Amino acid sequence: MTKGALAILVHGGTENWSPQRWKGRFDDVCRDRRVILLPDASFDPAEVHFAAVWKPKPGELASFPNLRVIFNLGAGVDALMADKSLPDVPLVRVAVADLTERMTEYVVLHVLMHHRQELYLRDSQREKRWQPKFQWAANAVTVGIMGLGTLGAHSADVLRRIGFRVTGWSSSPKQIEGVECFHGAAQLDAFLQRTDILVCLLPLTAETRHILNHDVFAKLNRTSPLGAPVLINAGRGGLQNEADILRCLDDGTLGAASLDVYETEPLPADSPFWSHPKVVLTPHNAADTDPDEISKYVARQIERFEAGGALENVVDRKRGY
Ligand code: NDP
Ligand code: OXD
Repeated sequence: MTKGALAILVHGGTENWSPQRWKGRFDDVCRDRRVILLPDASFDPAEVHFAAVWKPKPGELASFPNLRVIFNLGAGVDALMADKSLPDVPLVRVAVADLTERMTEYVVLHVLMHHRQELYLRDSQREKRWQPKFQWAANAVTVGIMGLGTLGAHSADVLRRIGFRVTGWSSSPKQIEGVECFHGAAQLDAFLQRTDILVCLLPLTAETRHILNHDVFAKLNRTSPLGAPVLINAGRGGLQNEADILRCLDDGTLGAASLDVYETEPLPADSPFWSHPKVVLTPHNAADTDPDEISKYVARQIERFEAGGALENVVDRKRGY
């Protein structure tokens, strides 16, 4: 029996994520299945049983009448959830060690960068200034992680092992060794009041949109050993109120920010973030995952699904993540 085809729909992403690269990876791991890279005029949409996608245009997935599973090629599904015509079939997101470990590298890099006063030290070097500042121990600093899912829980564990005091905030209650866990709206303030470095690894949903705003920043620990609290956002740009971030950096409510994601991507050339002295900016590549790993993860799931097994990391459409 002919196996249902896999359609690839990839828009945007980095060089590493070119549509041709995805096609090559999926051809390797789905050898007995037709792999169609769209746009392709020479196929029948009814052949397609599986779709592997990154930021498909709204309506694109609705054109496959026999679609059985949608595989998002990243962890965040907010772009898909915004498609009102998204077919009502299981939607699987990425949760693989390669992505998780790369995100933890980003988080640890930026936490240490602020903790070890790298912005000040690079300025000092440029100005040939020999003026060390007091350096606090890691255990004097509390890193608060918003989102204790696949990514947040791993970052929390590594930061704890480096010696930071780590707290976390999620929707449902959690127990993570050595991490003080808070959950729900009622415990948000208690979480924020302890936090010196706020790391955001939340998904973008109706509930979390613009959660990183002035009111939240004003509740962070005002007696932080770092002088003022720091924001690190690698979740999604829609989580942050960008005018509030700029205002809080300028009035001292925030001491610095590391941003990987923005309301508009690519970040417009006239964004004040580009040249802000307190902002460390990266172009949404905190976890630029390897298509080799993800294509194998998708192929394994398709095989298991066709053999009657369960899919992993299926998105809860009601929650939106
Ligand atoms: P998960 O779904 O595993 O975890 C999400 C976490 O957020 C969970 O702990 C969840 O709580 C919590 N959460 C969700 N909504 C709320 C809320 N309203 N209040 C409090 N907590 C909430 O996702 P991942 O860890 O895999 O990924 C997180 C996000 O990181 C992705 O959605 C994506 O946007 C972003 N990302 C960014 C990348 C980049 O390169 N910058 C790369 C990959 C991902 P609970 O556990 O109770 O459900
Ligand atoms: C994302 C990803 O969701 O790269 O941003 O996985």
